[in-house]
Amino acid sequence: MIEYRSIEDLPELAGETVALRGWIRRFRSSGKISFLVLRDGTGEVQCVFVKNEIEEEVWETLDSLGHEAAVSVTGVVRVDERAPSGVELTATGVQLLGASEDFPIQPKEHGTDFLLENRHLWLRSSRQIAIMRVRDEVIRAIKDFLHHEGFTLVDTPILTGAIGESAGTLFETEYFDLGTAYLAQTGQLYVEAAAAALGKVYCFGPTFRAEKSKTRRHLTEFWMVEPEVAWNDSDDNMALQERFVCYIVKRVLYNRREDLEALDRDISKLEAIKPPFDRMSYTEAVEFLQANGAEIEWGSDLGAPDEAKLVEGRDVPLFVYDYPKGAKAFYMKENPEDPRTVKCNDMLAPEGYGEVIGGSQREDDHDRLLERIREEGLPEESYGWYLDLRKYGTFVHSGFGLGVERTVTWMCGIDHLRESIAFPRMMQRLTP
Ligand code: NSS
Repeated sequence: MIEYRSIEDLPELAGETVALRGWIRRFRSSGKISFLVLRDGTGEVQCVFVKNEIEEEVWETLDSLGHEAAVSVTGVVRVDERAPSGVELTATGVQLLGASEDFPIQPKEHGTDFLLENRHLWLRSSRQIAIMRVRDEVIRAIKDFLHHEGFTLVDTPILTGAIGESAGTLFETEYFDLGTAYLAQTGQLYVEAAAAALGKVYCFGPTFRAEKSKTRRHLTEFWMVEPEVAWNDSDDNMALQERFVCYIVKRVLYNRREDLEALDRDISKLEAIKPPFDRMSYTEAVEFLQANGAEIEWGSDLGAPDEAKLVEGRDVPLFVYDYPKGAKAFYMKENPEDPRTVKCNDMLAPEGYGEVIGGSQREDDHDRLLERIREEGLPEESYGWYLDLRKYGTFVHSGFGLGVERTVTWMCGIDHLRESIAFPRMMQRLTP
């Protein structure tokens, strides 16, 4: 049995003969010497084959190998200061494990549609690998932070009988004799119930919105983490978001710096993400926008261009808080100081990345909540259990949802959410 080594471990194996296996990233040959760049998921290494020094059969095999073929290579590890990983392989053997002819993605510019059509293969490119690694770190950081802060993970259903956010963007499916089920837009309503049991809780999973918009910031399936905390008011909620986001950024900088560099991310922009974040009420935001030539009227939600204008020139995220009732979901707590508004916030990331978090204090008054459900024309009978939370030991509580793809897109400094998840789901894309 051959013991295969990982490319990432090669620097400790200088001088030793090793066997590796992986895929061929690049291959070129001068006729006397060949360079094969091997990739195995842990790293890349250049394998150098010298015709005079290896068996003829090996040289012939090399000639038949295609881009992205799976191979095993044997050779001696050599320290080489010029190599990106600090080592090279002086190779003596190669074996084809899985042939690859005419790999569709070539080292030239391809259109986005073509790349998305070939997403299953596009994932192997260096940029996509770097993005997936940053995403993994963001998710680990989310879980570690919440774990250290004493949160309990509560998994919430994906098939639901109640509308979570708004009726406009629901995926529906028939559900046996019970009528229509909706794919969850949020786990929030359920973590509210769990917060009365456990205090600090969160759910983390895929959420679904039938977004008809073809913007670069919307997917139809996206991952969201939703912490919910008993006794937190809206200010406590923003303070938690601030610490949460700072922690995630720090972790990505600490553990994924190489990947950020591979993506040409301007790292200084992430290093600037420190508390305190900026804060501005919705009303102040509208005044600011109007003074700067925007057409916005008090009462309507902020659009992407408005958000971009608000964060222009800022180094840290901006909280916009206390939006008008009509622009936000039914469950948000009416602001006692200005009942036209609700106690909520969006967190807008700098550099034009826009809304990454939406959060609020929840309406804890039974009758007011019922009134809001009626005003919104929501099916009252589906919210009986949710109203019960206000009947049996109602409590001040707040929470928020952080979109993983928006966060990853911002961390990576990329343009579009579609690259922040391995297999994006959008209005016109269901495959691969
Ligand atoms: O609609 S949100 O603003 N808020 C909620 O769903 C609340 N129920 C969260 C809560 O308080 N527990 O969505 C939250 C975040 C938003 O800021 C984005 O980062 C992300 O979820 N989001 C999306 N990401 C990608 N694609 C789409 N379509 C999308 N919609 C929201």
